[in-house]
Formats: sequence, structure tokens, C-alpha cells
Amino acid sequence: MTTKARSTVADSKVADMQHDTIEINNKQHMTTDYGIKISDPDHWLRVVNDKNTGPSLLEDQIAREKIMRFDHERIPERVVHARGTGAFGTFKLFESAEDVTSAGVLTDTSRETPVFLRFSTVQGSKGSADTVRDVRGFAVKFYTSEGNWDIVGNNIPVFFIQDAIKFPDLIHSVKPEPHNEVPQGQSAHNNFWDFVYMHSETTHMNYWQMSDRAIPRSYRMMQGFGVNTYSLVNKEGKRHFVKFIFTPELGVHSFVWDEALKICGQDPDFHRKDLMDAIDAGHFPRWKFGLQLLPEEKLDDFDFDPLDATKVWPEELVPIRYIGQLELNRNVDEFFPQTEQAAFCTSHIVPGIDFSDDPLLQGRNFSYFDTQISRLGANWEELPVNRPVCPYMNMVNRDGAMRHRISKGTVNYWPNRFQANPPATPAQGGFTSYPDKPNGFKEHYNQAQTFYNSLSPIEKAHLTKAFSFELDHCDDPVVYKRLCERLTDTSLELAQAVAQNVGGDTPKKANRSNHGKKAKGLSQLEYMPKTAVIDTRRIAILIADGFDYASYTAIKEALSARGAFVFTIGAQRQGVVSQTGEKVVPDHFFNGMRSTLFDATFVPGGKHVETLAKNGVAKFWITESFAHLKPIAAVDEAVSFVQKRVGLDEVVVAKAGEKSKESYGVVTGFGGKDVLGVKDVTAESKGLAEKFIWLVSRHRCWERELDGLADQV
Ligand code: HDE
Repeated sequence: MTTKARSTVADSKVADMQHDTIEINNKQHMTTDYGIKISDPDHWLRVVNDKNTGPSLLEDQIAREKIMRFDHERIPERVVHARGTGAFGTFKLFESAEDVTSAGVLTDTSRETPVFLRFSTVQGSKGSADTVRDVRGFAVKFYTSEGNWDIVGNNIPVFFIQDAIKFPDLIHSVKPEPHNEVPQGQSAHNNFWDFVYMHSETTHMNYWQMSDRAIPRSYRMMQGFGVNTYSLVNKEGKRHFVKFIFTPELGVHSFVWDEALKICGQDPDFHRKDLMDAIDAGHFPRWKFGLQLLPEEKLDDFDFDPLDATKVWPEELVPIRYIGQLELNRNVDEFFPQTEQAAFCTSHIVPGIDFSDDPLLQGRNFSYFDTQISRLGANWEELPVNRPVCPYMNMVNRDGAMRHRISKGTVNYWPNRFQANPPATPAQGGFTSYPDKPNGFKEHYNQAQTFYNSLSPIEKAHLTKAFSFELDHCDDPVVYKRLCERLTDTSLELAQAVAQNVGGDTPKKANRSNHGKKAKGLSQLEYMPKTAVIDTRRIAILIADGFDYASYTAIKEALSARGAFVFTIGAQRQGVVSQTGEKVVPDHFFNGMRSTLFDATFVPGGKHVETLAKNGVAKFWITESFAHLKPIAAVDEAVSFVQKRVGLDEVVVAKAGEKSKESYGVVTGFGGKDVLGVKDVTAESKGLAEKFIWLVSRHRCWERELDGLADQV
């Protein structure tokens, strides 16, 4: 038995892990862990009487190994970011940054550096749902030729607190409450919002967390931010402060809230599967890798402290210089050793990269190493997924539970009489620290206001709803009333709307006036690809017996040719027969799926609409897709089916004979397969299929919500 076909991208990490990889097959007999062949894995050794009953014997060493091994299969889950998934890939540099750093990984454009990336949520346990409202982790391990370099980032560029000593308080407040271990996978509860009120420095991050960024459509459609400020040091010893940024090729896209909520139940592994499926199908997700660089002497040139992790460096002041590309191209072979045991440390840097005095980073540098020791043991860095691909040896660091590397030689200390395992000078690649000076931070609201001001109207509406949802789940009036008051520090309009929804006193005046500033790169709509990219978008085609085969095939081919993942959802999976007699075996039957799991829906013509019109799932599919702002297309007989399900005069459909009409993201037309040919797709395209593809590439039809036609989001 072999695992599913994987990409065969060759890299040094693949070669390294081969040493520890065994292929399970039907030729190798089952053995115990100490190597003897097993003849009966199914029965415990017993003393039996003539009725074949009797006690089990402790003597059975094979049964005892099996059970006791099983008893100890679990390790502690991560204290935060417990729920996650990862994949391997490659980092390529297209522009050397040697003007600012001596690090080989950022200067040698001929290299391909293997990477492992783990995505995660923060609050929930290991078995919690993927699509909760939460910050997402974005942790990258670069296996460089000079040692491992970890960027342990998030999909939001700022953090809740400024000082690492507050981290246990923050996490205790957001995790399930101590008296009843409730709620799971949510920040919507008294303790979190109580903490937020008590710490005005959380305001900026809070705005991001309540924005659509916290309900991403896919891990492949999120940005990644290193958040903390690091340093880059070049050959001449000159330092630049730096922030690391990853921007996805597919754009930054999110669910609508109702959909994210439902998927938690309908498919709790949605993001995990989405990533794996895309990689398995060869649609490798890619991110541009960028640097924001600040020469050391400019540190004091701002009206905020650049080393404060609750602040972004506005792109207008510190532009992003994109210098490389990260691609994920290989799924793991086994989850536990390659993802659960993957362990990151902010303190893992390579020469040419250094820390800054950001106190949050300084605290993290202590915490990560420490937590890995308790989660995985002292030798966690020897585990296959964690060990470097470059030669490594430290004869002082040895022993400890589960040490399995064998160091030959008679000394285990430095200095020693043999000069064995000598340290390296900087010229030989030895790491040296850059000397630093301290700083301080006070102001907490300006950038939250800039974030709010920079959002599009639709994003502002979602933010208002998100704050309202969270505070509606707080039943202690002290919590929600004080929070509504706090919102007036950033936006009176927001504070008033939220207070009305959740029952706070409506604030009459703002605590601080709005400075009116906006900044680039904060609204996620800015990252929309300019062309009609529908790569990996999940599109459903609904059919029942009597569907029009020609238009079904035409649209399926057209969408698949552009890289979409097309799924046929039929009345029954035994087979659905078209009106011209062709049989199609659907991927799923109606009740096995829900509209929430797809980005768009197409309904071909044919008599099958009579069946669709009687099927509750099919009917609700269209209604719900419309409510979730998704593109819907229908041809011929299916036009009136869709029109009825949408049921709104504002949404105008094609009249008989009309080839194509688009209204509020609903595309309709008459002419069977003849109206489904695809030429160039642009915003101006008029053809039915082209219009549909363009809409899918825009992700959602926001006009529906803005005009009040879909208020379920
Ligand atoms: Fe973490 N964080 N963190 N964090 N964090 C952990 O380390 C911690 C912070 C982040 O996929 C833990 O291995 C402190 C910021 C990610 O394995 C722990 C502070 C950012 C992951 C820890 C922070 C992060 C973690 C738990 C405040 C974004 C998952 C398990 C000073 C830049 C990594 C573990 C993975 C995990 C501590 C703040 C991101 C306990 C003390 C800021 C993506 O060590």
C-alpha cells in the first residue's frame, strides 16, 4: 500500500527525511517493535477450557506491547495554535538583498531553500474546527545551508500586547473559561472582552481580528506576517530593521460569517483538506516574500514606535520590497511525525539576521524553545522534520530523553585538549549578536483608526457585525457596555452601531476625534488579482435526471480548463441520466454536501429542473448561495428555477431567447451549450460563461449585501 501520489520535487529535506521513512507494503511481515515476526495480531494469549473461555495471560508480550504503546500515543497539544496543518515547499529568491544582509538564504539567487509551513488557528484545541473566527498562524521553517531559520508569523500584521509577560493573561482570557471549559474555538465570551477592555493596546489587533481577515476562505488565500521586528545585518556590519511579509498569488479572500459558522459543523477539516487537495492536484500555492526595511538611524523618525508589535509600518512610509517566492508543493506523508512534531522557534535565525529590542520578540525567543522541551523533550531538534539539512554538531548538547544520534569521541565539553568541535569565527560563518538600545511605547488608537478608515464599506459592515456577534455572546453587562464605550476611541459610528445591536448605552460623542488618515494594503480587496484567476475555486454543478448533457459538459470543460475544481452534485450517486440518455456519476448526492462548501454554482437546463424544484436541498442550495454572495449561473429551463429561489424583483434574469444577462452576480441565458463557449475573460465580457468566470474570480458579489438583498452574511 502506498500513500497518494505526491509531487516529486527533489530537495535536500526530502533526501534527509528518506533515512527515517519506511514504506508500508504487503511484502514485509508485521513485527513487534523489537523485530520478531507476529503470527496472531488479533487475539490475546489465553488459558481456555473446553468451552473456549478463560482468562487472558499477562505473559503475552506482543499484546502488552500493542496496548501499552497505544496508551502512550498522545503528546501534549500546543498550548496555543493546537489546531493546524502543514506542507513542505521551496523558497526561491529572485532578487539578492545583499545590500542589507549577509544571510545566504536572502542573497544567493541560485539557491532553492526547502521549507515547511504550518498553518493554525489559535484558540481551539487540536480537534476543533478550521473555519472559526480567529487569527491564523503562518509558521515557516527555512532549512537553509547555514542552519534553520524560522519565521513564526500570523495572517494579521500586529499583536494584542506589547510585552511578553502579558501573554499568559491574554491566552487564559481567550481560551475556554476555567470554571466550565467553554467556549471552544471562539473569542466570543466575557473573559476575552473583559481582558480587551482592560488593555487598550489590544485595540488595533482587535479591529483586524473582527475584520474578514479572521475568517479566511483558504490558507492559500491569506497573507503571512512575521509581526515582530527583526534586524538584517550586511557584510559591512550595517543594520536595517525589518518586517517579513508573504502575499498570496491567489489574492486575499474570506468567507462570509454565516458560511464560516456552518462549515464548522459541515466540514470541520475544510482548510486542511483545501490545502492538501490543491497540492495533490498540482495547483501549488505561492506567496511573494517581501521585506519592509528601516535603516537603524531612522528608528525615531515616526509618530509611533516601530518596535512596538501593536503597530504596522504603513507602506507609504516603509514600502515593501518583494524579493522571493515561497511555494508549497509536497504534502506530508504522515501527520504526527511531520506536522504534530514540527516545532518552531522565533530564536532560530541564521547569520545576517538578528533580533530587535521588541520586548514581545524577546519574550517569544524564550518561550518557544521552552515549550518545545515540554511538548517534545530535550532532543526535539533531532526529530526528522525539525533537524537542519546542513551539517550540525554540538558535543555539549547531548543526553536527555530519546537521544538517538550517536556522537563518537571522548570529550563532551569546551574547551578541550583536542580542540574538538571548535566554535566558528564570524568569517567562518559563526553567529554574532548585534548590539542594541532600548525603547518605549504608549499610543494605542491611531493605527486602529487608520485600519478602520482604510476598509471598504462592505468590510466596515462586516467588522460591525463581528464586534456585535462577539459582544452578544458576553452576558455580563459590564463587559459589553464598557467595550462599546471603548470603541468610541476609534470610531463613534462603529460604537453606536454595536451598542444598538448588543445592548450597550449608545455613546453620544467620540472619546477622540478621527484623524481621517487611510493607508495602503490594509483593505484585503486591494489584493484581488487583476485577471480572471479561478484556479482551485470549487464550483458545483447541480443535476438530476433529465438534465441537458451538452451544456453540462460544455461548462464543466470550460471551468476545468481554467483550473477550477468542478464537482457534480446529483440527485443520486448511482448515476444521473440526461435527457439525451447519457449517464453521469456525480461526485456527491444532494444531501452529502451543502452550498457552503463551494465558491459558485451552475445549473444546466433540461427537464431535471422539475426534480430540483421539489428537492429541499437543491432549493435551499440556491437560496443559501445567494445569501452568501456567491455567483450563480443558470441556462434555459434552469433560469426560472433560479429566479424563483432568489425571489427578488431586483435580480433580473434573461428573457427567453436572450443569450446572457447578469444581475447581482446571477448570470442567466438561453441557448444551451452555444452560450457557454469561453473566449477572453475580462470585467467587460458579455458572454454567459465568461461573465460567470469573471464573477467567480472576484470571489463574492458585494453589491448584493450593500443593496440589502442578502443580509444573512
Ligand atoms: Fe506564539 N506561541 N507566542 N505568537 N505562536 C506558540 O509555541 C508566545 C505570538 C505563533 O505552528 C507556542 O510551539 C508568546 C505572536 C504561531 O507550531 C508558545 C508570545 C505571533 C505559533 C508561544 C507569542 C505568534 C505559536 C505554543 C508573546 C505572531 C504556532 C506552541 C510574547 C507573530 C507555531 C509552540 C506552530 C505558538 C508563545 C505571541 C505566532 C507557547 C510567549 C506575536 C504561528 O511558545
